[in-house]
Amino acid sequence: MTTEVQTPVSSGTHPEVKIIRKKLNGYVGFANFPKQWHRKSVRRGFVLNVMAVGESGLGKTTLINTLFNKDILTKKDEEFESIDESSKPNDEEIKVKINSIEQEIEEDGVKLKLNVVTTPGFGESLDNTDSWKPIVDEINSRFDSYLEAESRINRSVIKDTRIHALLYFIEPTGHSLKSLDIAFMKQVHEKVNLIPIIAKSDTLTDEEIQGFKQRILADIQEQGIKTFTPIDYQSSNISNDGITEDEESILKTKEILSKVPFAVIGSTKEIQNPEGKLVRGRQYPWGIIEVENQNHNDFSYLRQLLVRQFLEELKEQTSNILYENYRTEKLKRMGIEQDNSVFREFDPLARQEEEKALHEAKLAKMEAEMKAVFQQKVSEKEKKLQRSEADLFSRHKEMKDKLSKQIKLLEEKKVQLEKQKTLPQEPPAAPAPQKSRKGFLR
Ligand SMILES: Nc1nc2c(ncn2[C@@H]2O[C@H](COP(=O)(O)OP(=O)(O)OP(=O)(O)O)[C@@H](O)[C@H]2O)c(=O)[nH]1
Ligand SMILES: [Mg+2]
Repeated sequence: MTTEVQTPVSSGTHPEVKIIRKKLNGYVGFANFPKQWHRKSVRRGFVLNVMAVGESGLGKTTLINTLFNKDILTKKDEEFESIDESSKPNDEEIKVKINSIEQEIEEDGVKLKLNVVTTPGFGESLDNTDSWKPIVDEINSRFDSYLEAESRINRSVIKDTRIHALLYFIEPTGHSLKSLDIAFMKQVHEKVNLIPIIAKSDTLTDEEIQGFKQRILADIQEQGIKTFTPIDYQSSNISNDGITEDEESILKTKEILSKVPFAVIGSTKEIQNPEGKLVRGRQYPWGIIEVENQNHNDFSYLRQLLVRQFLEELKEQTSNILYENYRTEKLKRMGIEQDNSVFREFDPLARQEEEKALHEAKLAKMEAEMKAVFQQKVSEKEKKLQRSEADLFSRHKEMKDKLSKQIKLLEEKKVQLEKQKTLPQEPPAAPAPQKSRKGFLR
């Protein structure tokens, strides 16, 4: 088990995230994802963001490391996770912290980018009424980052930090759920795929586990808390005649879901089982409990649900249902409502009304145009008439002027003639003496 690369990276709102690439020691199961998954996603690798919540010491760290067969959460990572007893404020509220660890693990050439979020301090205050709040805030802020990224112009690479599954660790009291458990699950069940787990189940007998499970399920149902259920399973009915491949997988899912809340144990230590094989398990004076033995505990069912069978489904439901609901609610609160005019073609009545209005508008426009043309023609005619009237007037004036000039001239002539008449008549002038012709001969 060697760490290959260790590079601190800053990623958006979670600058503390470290990416550590490690090779796995043993089997996890994500290399065997169903065949129908596209080769591209196999090549690109898968992403899974898991949150582990539960009171301190319930084996969260151990179980995560057992699930992925790797020291995903190490003591070093937990240094700032653990709450120092000496610095614990007496009788005061302990703040819940959010701790995020990112690791890329590989199995048979298939990569899984795993992001584990822990919440140290949860349930450790005297008054835990608001213990859920920082956790809900974290889930919401991850939705917000996604929403913000989706609204950007370039949406080609969106880093999905949304929580795909929340493992909730229930203390193995054997009684029933505590008010803290109920309060927490009620706050998160509509925001995440909730997977309840009975922690350290080796501390209870099989009988105690059965009774405990029933009481937990009754509480969950009574409180209307939703836990993760695959969609295929919700919508299909198993027929009695002949079991097809699909029905086989439905039966398998049914078996997995019948184990909720999963009573698990965690251990990364290998011990020898009665058959002499080295297995991961816990050793007791009275015998051993094997992690992966389905008769001993529900660990392998949980791993099947989380990693082998439903990793993609967990992500799809996060995206299509949980995030979509959050997004709709948020946009509604911001006052952004769906524009129904976009969908008017689906309403024939509204469409008819709209067509009628359009037709009426067209008619009104035509009428207005005709009126305008008529008005223009009338005014043109009027102008023409006015022009010819002015013409006539000026011609009339011209002729009048001409006439009055002629009259004036004639009058002057008349006056002259009359003057001549009144003057005495002069004798006619004697004929002018003939000029002697002086020729050149004279
Ligand atoms: N009996 C039993 N003990 C377990 C199991 N898992 C873990 N432990 C032990 O419980 C103790 C606490 O385990 P952790 O995995 O550190 O628990 P945790 O929930 O991460 O604790 P915090 O990080 O402090 O909140 C350790 O001593 C583990 O060995 C289990 O399944 N059964
Ligand atoms: Mg821990």
